[in-house]
Amino acid sequence: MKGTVHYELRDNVALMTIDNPPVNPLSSGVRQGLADGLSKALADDQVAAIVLTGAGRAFIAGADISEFSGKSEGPGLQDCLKAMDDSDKPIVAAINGTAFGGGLEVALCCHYRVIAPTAPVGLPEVKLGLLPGAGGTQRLPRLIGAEKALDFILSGDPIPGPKAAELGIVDEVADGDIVAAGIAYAQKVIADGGKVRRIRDESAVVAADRDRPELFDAARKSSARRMRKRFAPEMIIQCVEAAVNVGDFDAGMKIEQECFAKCMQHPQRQALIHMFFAEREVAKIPDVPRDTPVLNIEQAGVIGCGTMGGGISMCFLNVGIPVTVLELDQEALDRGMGVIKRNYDIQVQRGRMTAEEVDTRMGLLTGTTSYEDLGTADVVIEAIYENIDVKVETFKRIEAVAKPGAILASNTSGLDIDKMAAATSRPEAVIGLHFFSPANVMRLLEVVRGEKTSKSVIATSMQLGKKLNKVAVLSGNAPGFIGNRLLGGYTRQAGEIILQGATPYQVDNVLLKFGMPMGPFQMNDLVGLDLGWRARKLSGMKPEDVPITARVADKLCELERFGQKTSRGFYIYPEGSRAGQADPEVVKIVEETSAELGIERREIDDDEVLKRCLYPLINEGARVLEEGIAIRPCDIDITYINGYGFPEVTGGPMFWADQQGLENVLADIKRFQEIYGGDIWKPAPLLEKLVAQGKTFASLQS
Ligand code: 3H9
Repeated sequence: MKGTVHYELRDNVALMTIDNPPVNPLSSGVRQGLADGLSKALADDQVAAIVLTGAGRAFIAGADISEFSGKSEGPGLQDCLKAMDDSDKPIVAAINGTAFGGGLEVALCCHYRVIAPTAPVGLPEVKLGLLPGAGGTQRLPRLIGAEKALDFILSGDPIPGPKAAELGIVDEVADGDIVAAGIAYAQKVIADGGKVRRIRDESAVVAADRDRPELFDAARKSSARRMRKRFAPEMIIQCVEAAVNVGDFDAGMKIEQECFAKCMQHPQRQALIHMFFAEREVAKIPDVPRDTPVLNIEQAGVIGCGTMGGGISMCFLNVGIPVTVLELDQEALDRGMGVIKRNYDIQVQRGRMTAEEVDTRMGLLTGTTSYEDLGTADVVIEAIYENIDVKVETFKRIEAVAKPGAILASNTSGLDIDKMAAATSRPEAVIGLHFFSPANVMRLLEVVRGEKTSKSVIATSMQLGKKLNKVAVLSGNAPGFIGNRLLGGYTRQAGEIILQGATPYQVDNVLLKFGMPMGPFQMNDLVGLDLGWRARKLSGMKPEDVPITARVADKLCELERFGQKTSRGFYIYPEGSRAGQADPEVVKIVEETSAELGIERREIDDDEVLKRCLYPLINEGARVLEEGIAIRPCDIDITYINGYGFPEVTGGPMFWADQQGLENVLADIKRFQEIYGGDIWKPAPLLEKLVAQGKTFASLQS
């Protein structure tokens, strides 16, 4: 059994310490230890009260999530909690550190709670597609009222100890030795007669919330907006409604159990828990051990202060790392730094930052037009435009000034890192750090290892990602890396489908319904249709050589419809609006283009649209795995969810493929190959192999 609970007597107080490193989840051994410790304390006449605390940095991180997928041993959590609640000897929770989910619910079963000021408490179950299923939805409203309880449970966000005290979740904030404070609190309770205070018996607060249906209407509206397509929020609201309206605690607990079971069985729960472990898994690189020495990153240099360079600079400034940003032209430098300042000012206007915080961050930013000024940076990242020759020249200049041991990085979204490394005499220091736009917002950092990149540089870059509040995924060095390599098929299919009969609006709607934040044509409008069009013009490409999937976009550009920036593209954007409206004129252009290309249009149903857009991601994903560009399927899932807006509740393209059944996915890919042909529909050998063996992508990880 995993984990244990230490038991010791401190005079007339039994001290129980949960020990299940690193974060004390409620694994089987912990539940057993709680049950045993409690029986022992109740049977010992010398014990007048019990104090419960955690060893190390956490009180309890919640239920053991890894037990959700299998059979668990030991006593059930509910039985342990009921025994604690029923205890006639007072129990004090001494919350030393993180008390999340089931951990906070354990504390709410204790009769009193003291907390260290640094300890965060939270009920993050909603983020895992769950609800607090150990009495949290019934006890918290009895303590702090339905409105605050709903806010707290539906957000899933932690709050610090002092805030928990302010809300009334804990009784006391104690500086210094938290165990001593817990024992002192217990002694005070003993001196006052040893009364137990059970939250289950508190009814006044919820009674006051009865006949206030507006509380629940507001929660439903807000969660529909913030957590589109999520299953758990409605279950949470129903549980809190029960706490308020049903009144009887045990009846409320029964409803909580039923709703918890529904969440447990829901595919979203499986997907979100997959994401939880995947985020931690991607940090592990098989050939880069955890104890690989890492470099200290105390100063950064960024080359280019355009959209990407400015956003990357902000990532460092936001975590207190000074940045020197370079533009060769003073005017461009001033403009770029002005944009950074304006972005921060907008945060102040929205109440998300103070003016002082902006001053501090801007105080860490130095602009320069001279490469020499990058000589003290621990990492130098080039964020100039995508041209390999220019990048190679830039790396020569970086190497001439960078200090020994500095990391030399490129923000390229798909060019050859080894070519850049070869331009220097220290290829072991060269790596790709691919940020996604807007860099200060998007969570993904694609770290690209070159052939000669050192393990220390890889380990430092992965750690840097975490420091910058990103999720870093390691990719091999091949065109497009993981993310953009997979994307090609998705966008090309969207382009083909509209020529064969769908409208751009049908395609976008199908993908929006699936849960993408925007469809491919809305995305084109946002990025700007003119980028590709101009590049094709500059390269002197003949009209007949333009890929057919770009023909409609190029025609729109000829009409100066460049997308959102000109208020017209695939959509029309009424003055000042980012919500586009469908335009029959565009449908006409699409139909004309089909006719010019001799393509007969037909009705394409939504199911085909979805599969033709998403299955290329899976097929190419399988190739990327086979080639070792991505280490595991979860690296692709994390990339797509954090960098490309793939809906989190699906668990990412590879996890979603497993859920569809790989044999079904392969059958459709073969069907499309017969109808449409082309490399894109050639089944990846790995996909065929997995289907032949009756296996899933997940099986590659276990
Ligand atoms: C729940 O409680 C349901 C109940 O309401 C009802 C039940 C009936 N279980 O994140 P880290 C592992 S649902 C198992 O890198 P940090 C994690 O995988 C639960 N394992 O550290 C990692 O393993 P490895 C509600 C867990 O300091 C290691 O611990 N609770 C659990 O950056 C270190 O984790 C939550 O949702 C767990 N509960 O952050 C809290 N938690 O080293 C989830 C962690 O092998 N946890 N591990 O990769 C967290 O938010 C963060 O882990 C925490 C620490 C803030 C605690």
